[in-house]
Amino acid sequence: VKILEDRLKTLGYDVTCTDNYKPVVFLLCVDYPDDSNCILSSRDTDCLKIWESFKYAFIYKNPCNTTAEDYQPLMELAGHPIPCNKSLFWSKTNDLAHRYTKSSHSFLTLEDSLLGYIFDGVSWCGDPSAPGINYESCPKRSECESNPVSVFWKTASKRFAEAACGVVQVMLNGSIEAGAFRSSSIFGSIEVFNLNPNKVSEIQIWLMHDIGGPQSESCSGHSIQRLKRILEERNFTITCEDNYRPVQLLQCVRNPDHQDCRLCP
Ligand code: N1C
Repeated sequence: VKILEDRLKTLGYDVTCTDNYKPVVFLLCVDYPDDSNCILSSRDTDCLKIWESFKYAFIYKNPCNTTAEDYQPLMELAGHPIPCNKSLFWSKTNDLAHRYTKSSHSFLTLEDSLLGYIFDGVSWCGDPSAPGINYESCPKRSECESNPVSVFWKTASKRFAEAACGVVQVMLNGSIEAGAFRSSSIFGSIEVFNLNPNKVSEIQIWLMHDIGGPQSESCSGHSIQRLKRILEERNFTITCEDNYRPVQLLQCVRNPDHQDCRLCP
């Protein structure tokens, strides 16, 4: 709720009471900055209907029995196409990937779509007894896999991957000790298997290292090779680039004096 209040305040709303998701979902939906990316006309968006279909996905339901079907009406209503060559997937690079799409406008992540924009950073769950929404606490992923938030992201990620076309980008984190590509991640378990080889011509991996952080894995590393094998078996063309420079320059804004950020080595 705190995150939502802050987001609404930065949008200029006077937030006095957010003990209800309706104004939050509604206001974020109305405020979706569609003009910048020209992917959605707000006139086509009925934010009250989006609120209603979101609500019916979880109210009065047991929060541990959420299914993808619960979100179908919401996905149908709020889902919209992403232009070809624009989709950016990510895993363990949440902050960097979103800073990049916000600064360059060349690519779009799921959070830059209407659904992702509204629900990013939000947590919610139902309660079988009145008023049908639990405002106090929601089950964590460790408590139950099929909780409303996890199932929402899995369902939205699946649709985001199915819809991708042309050349797609994936930003992975080469500073993670366990490997940049993890089969258990949403990218590794859902998005990879829902990209359509008939629509996607190429997958470009950008393997980013934290500036000054460990270089745990490069493009020739084990987990990247595993990802390449999985994708090649599915008939995709793959490329991998270590520290894709336009993204690295964004990292350098916060580390201007580091040697990796010098223009002349
Ligand atoms: O499990 P991940 O990353 O591989 O998921 C990232 C992947 C991206 O390409 C997105 O398209 O899946 C999509 N996605 C989101 O857009 C998203 N926003 C917020 C998946 N998860 C998302 N979240 C939350 O972050 C959600 O709660 C999920 O469990 C984490 C996944 O982050 P990760 O492990 O870095």
